[in-house]
Amino acid sequence: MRTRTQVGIIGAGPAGLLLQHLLAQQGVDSVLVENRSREYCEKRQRAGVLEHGSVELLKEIGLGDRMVREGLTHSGIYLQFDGERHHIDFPSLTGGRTLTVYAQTEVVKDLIAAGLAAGHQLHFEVSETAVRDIDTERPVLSFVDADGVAHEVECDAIAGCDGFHGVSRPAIPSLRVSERTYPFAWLGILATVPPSTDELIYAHSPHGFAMHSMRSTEVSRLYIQVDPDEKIEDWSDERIWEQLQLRLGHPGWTLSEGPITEKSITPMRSFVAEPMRHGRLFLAGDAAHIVPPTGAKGLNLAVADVKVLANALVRLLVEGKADLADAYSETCLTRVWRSTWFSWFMTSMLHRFPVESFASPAEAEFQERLQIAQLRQVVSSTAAATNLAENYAGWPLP
Ligand code: RFL
Ligand code: PHB
Repeated sequence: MRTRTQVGIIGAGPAGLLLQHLLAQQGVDSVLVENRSREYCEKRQRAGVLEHGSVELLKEIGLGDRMVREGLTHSGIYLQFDGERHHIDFPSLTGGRTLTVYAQTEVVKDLIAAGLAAGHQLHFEVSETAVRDIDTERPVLSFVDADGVAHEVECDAIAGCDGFHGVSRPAIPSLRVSERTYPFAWLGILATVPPSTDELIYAHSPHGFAMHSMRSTEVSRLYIQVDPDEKIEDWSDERIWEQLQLRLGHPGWTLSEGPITEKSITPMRSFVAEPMRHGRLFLAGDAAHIVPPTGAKGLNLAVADVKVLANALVRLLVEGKADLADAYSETCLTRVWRSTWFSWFMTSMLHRFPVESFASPAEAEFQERLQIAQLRQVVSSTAAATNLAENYAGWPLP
């Protein structure tokens, strides 16, 4: 079946779904295709922290009601190391900025429900997604829908919002790739137990990094650093709680345990592909860049990309001017590299690097002593704390 739309969007993650809303609000029509089911997209456990700018954008476009009702406002984070726990207060360091803890699953549910209610064209469970003719003004998005019907959608532009493993990035002929794979992974759990903390705890420990986050007043989200080749089957609930107690433990504080309802292991990597645009194909979100989750930046970067992209596409397709589209990649990459730096900084400061990744045990010791010196600087110097707070709380959206 041959059809037409202005923008073809691949991927129903936060990037693709939000882009469809931003375009619709400015009168640009789009077709979004997703190879997973709606239920799968709504259940995939990922991010939890929204920057002020992401929150404001969702509110501005009328999609923030539930987030405002159910999201938890946080005014900072705890950093724990060497037997100490310190609070970094973001509002006083950043001129009032706070964070909102509202799960990506909930953002995705809100975006899908509002999109379907507004009559957006959303196709779940498609297969054989492909793009062609991206060097022309009529690129084509092809796919086979859930009923087995083959579609060819003639577009003015295509947005590749299909995550790290999608088909869009490989369609760009020459990419400059920068990459770093960290020698550890995160084992994440969801547990039905009220959080034992009012704000997120990031803990450096001789047993490895651990973090305490949350999803609601009833559900906790916790992570521990593990080797990248660990198998989830080898991690019983008891073993996970034992490690969490060991790494997060602090005098006078109790970590409450509860039933674990979800557990998974995520590798840690940084990846940036440039440019983020070739002809009429534009990459956004994880399709173009990945950051390790330590800085809570991935989802927020995806939001920033699509805000820039929506403006660029409206200008191109409604006003017939290519200036913002031509500048798209460069505009996004400044923020991408700032977030990449910050995520690397947080990751390097907080994780235990395996001794095998150094030339000698003395070098491993050197790295650990530097980490403690860096952490001590952050909690004792207003300049160092401000740098962390400004980056974590995020910069105004473009
Ligand atoms: P997504 O969410 O991966 O969505 C891409 C969508 O494209 C679909 N797709 C295809 N559809 C059709 N045809 C194809 N050929 C397709 N190939 C793929 C996929 O099924 C999927 O639905 O990318 P998007 O939209 O760019 O969003 C990015 C975010 O999901 C990601 O950056 C964050 O989750 C990263 N992240 C965090 N970010 C934060 O800002 N704050 C956090 O606190 C935070 N914590 C995290 C995180 C990521 C984590 N993991 C699991 C990687 C914590 C973790 C553990
Ligand atoms: C989460 O709540 O899942 C979360 C929070 C902060 C991070 C990473 C993940 O840095």
